[in-house]
Amino acid sequence: MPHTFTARRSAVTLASLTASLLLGIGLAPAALAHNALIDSSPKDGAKLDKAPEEVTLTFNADVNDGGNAIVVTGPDGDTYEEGDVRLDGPTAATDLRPLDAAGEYTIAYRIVSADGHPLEEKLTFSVSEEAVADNEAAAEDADTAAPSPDDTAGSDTQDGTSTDEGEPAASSDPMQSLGPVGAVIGGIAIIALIVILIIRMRGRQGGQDGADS
Ligand SMILES: [Cu+2]
Repeated sequence: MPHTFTARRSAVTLASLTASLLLGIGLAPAALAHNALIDSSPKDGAKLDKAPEEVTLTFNADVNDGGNAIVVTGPDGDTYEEGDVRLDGPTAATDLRPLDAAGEYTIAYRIVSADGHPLEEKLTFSVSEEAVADNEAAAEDADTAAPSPDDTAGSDTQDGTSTDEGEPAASSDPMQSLGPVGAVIGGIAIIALIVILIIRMRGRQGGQDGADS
C-alpha cells in the first residue's frame, strides 16, 4: 500500500509547513521594517506628579491613516482618551479628559505602520495623588452640587479620599476575553493530534508489507 506511505509523508510535510508558517508569523515583526515607537509622552513607566492632558506617540516612520486607536485606561477601569487620534507624520496623539484617579494608567495603541502593517503595544504611566487631587475634587463637585472651595485644599483629607472608592472592578477579567481564543486553539491542537495519530497508525499498518525497511 504505497499510497498510505505517501499520505503519511505529505501529512508530515504539511505539519512542518504549518509549523514554519506559524513561526514565521511570530518572527515577522522583528524581521520586517515595521514602525517602531521611539518616544512617547508620557514616557513608558513614568511616575508623574502632574496629570498629562494628552498622549503623544512618536515613531521612526510615518503613521498611515485608518484603523489607528489609542486607549488610555485608568486604575479605576475607566477610559480617558477623548476625541479622535490625531496624526502628524510619525506622531499619533490623543487628548485626555481630566485624570481623576491616582495610580497606574495603561496606554494601549494600535497604529498602521508606514508599510501598511498594524502595530500594537502597551505602555504604562502612573500619576500621584497630588496630580489628580484637583480633578478628583472637580469630579466630585460635578456630582454633588457646589461644595465650598476650602474642601479641595485640605492636604490631610487626601489620604482618606482614596479609601472610599471601593474595591477595583472585577468585571474586566482578562481570562474571560482569552477564553474563546484558548478554546479554539486547544480544539485545533487536539484535532491535529488525532489526525497525526491516525496517520501514524495507518502508516504502521501499511509498513507491515515492507515499507519500514
Ligand atoms: Cu511591516
